[in-house]
Order: sequence, then structure tokens, then C-alpha cells
Amino acid sequence: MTKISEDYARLWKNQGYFVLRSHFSQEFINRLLSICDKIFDDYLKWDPVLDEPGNPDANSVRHLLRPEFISNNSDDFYFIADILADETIITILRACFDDVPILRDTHLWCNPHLRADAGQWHRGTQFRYPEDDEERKMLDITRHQLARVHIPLLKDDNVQLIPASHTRWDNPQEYRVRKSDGMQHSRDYIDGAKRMQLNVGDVLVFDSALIHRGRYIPGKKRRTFMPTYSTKAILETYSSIQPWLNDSNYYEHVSPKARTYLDMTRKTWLDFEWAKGPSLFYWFP
Ligand SMILES: O=C(O)CCC(=O)C(=O)O
Repeated sequence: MTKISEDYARLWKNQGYFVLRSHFSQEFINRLLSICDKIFDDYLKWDPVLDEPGNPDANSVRHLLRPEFISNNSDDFYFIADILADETIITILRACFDDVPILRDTHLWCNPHLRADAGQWHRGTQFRYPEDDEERKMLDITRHQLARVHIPLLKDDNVQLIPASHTRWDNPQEYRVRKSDGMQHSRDYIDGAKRMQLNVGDVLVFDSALIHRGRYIPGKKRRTFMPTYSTKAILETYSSIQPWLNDSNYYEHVSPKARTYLDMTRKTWLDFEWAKGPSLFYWFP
């Protein structure tokens, strides 16, 4: 393990997040922005999951690489494939997980057109495991193994995190905000919250088990590309089905390096029988 990977892995274990500053060039991000703008416009015209026009107040679009959004035989697809297999990011994640990072899926975080939302504090675990006892148990099992990788395509200060909260259960204030009274306080203040200030080119990596939230401001353009990676051990417990990965040629034309990595993740995904079924949609991790 390189010294740099070791340093990031330490931050990951202790704080649950880190930022790679100026990792991508402005030119590179401009290209990703124009691809994601097009995907978002297409989504607004037609949401392939619900089979109706997209919701103008959506704050995210999931599975950007689905065939309805992008051809797997296009320069834009090859360009994104290289980002998903970015050597530095994958090497660091490997050190963080102490295991091979598997690409789970991709998201685009965006601004709603009209509906403002301060954002609900949550942990990734709470949607799948709503009962406290089970969530607590799963927090112990899954922490350190699921990374949200935020790549802002425009300056972004919408994410807030409670550093190190992945290492422990909630304190009374956090629990009140995150879960009590049917989550009616979930947009309240929490002590110690850190607002992430991200510039174009930066990459924020955080553990989905951290207490965190996003903020949604109508009319202020937001585009943040987010691949999610996890270990194989927890792949089955969270994700949605991606039937297009059944196509053994799905990554056929991407660069050889990206192909080796992405095809490995595709095959790992298909180790699970359920992954071959019809497409489902969960907005959550
Ligand atoms: O960036 C956001 O708006 C929300 C982020 C979030 O909840 C996540 O990445 O899990």
C-alpha cells in the first residue's frame, strides 16, 4: 500500500470521509458536465423507470449508464467508463475497504426546479433497516465498506456530514433528529455538522454509514456526479437491479484498463441471481 493510500485509509476509518483536492482538470469536468446535462434533460423529457416525463423537482437521477440514457458504444460512455475505473480512486478505495471495490451504480445529484428542501439527516443503513436493533447491528457489519464518491461538476457546498459518526450509534440529539417522531425533526440542526466545500476538480469520498444530508435549492444549478462503490460482502444487501449488466459485451469498447475493472465488477454483480431480474427503482443506496 502506498503512503498516500494509507493516509486516506486512516481518514476513512477514523473520520469516515476525505477530499481529493484538484483531482480532475476543469476541461475534464466540463466534458462530464455536458454529458450529465444531456442525460438530465433526457430524464426530464422521459423517465425510463416510471415511463412518464421526469419529475422537475427530482433531486437526483440514478443509473446514468442505463441504455435509455447513453449508448454503450459512444465516446461519452467510454469517457465515463474511464472515470469509474480511475486508478487513483480505485487504489485508495481498495486501501479503505481492505478489499476490492465493486462499482454499484451511478447517480447525478441536481437542483429541483421549484421545491426547496434543507435535506433530511440520514445514514445509508436506515432505509433498508428501519428497526433500530437491526440498523445498529447492520451499522457494525457494514461500516467502512460503502463509499459515496461525489464529483462536483459545479462548485458544491450542499453536503453536510457528522464526522466519525459511522464509528458509533447516534447520541441523543442525533437520534432525535434522524429518527424520532416519524422523522419529523429530520431537517433540524445537529451539533458538529461539517459542510463540505467542494470546487470543480475535487472529489469527496464518504462512508454512507455516516450521518449526512444534502441540501436542495431550486434554481441554483447543481450537478454532482456520484458513483458508489462497496465490497462484495455487502453488495446484495442494498442495491437495485441493473439488467443491462447481463450483456457480456456491455463494456466491450471501453479502454482496456477500464474494461478489465468494470467487467470484473459486472461479473461480481451477476454472482447474485436476483441481479438478473427486471429493473426496480429505489432512490436510495
Ligand atoms: O448530495 C446529496 O444531495 C445527498 C447525498 C447523499 O445522501 C448520499 O450521497 O448518500
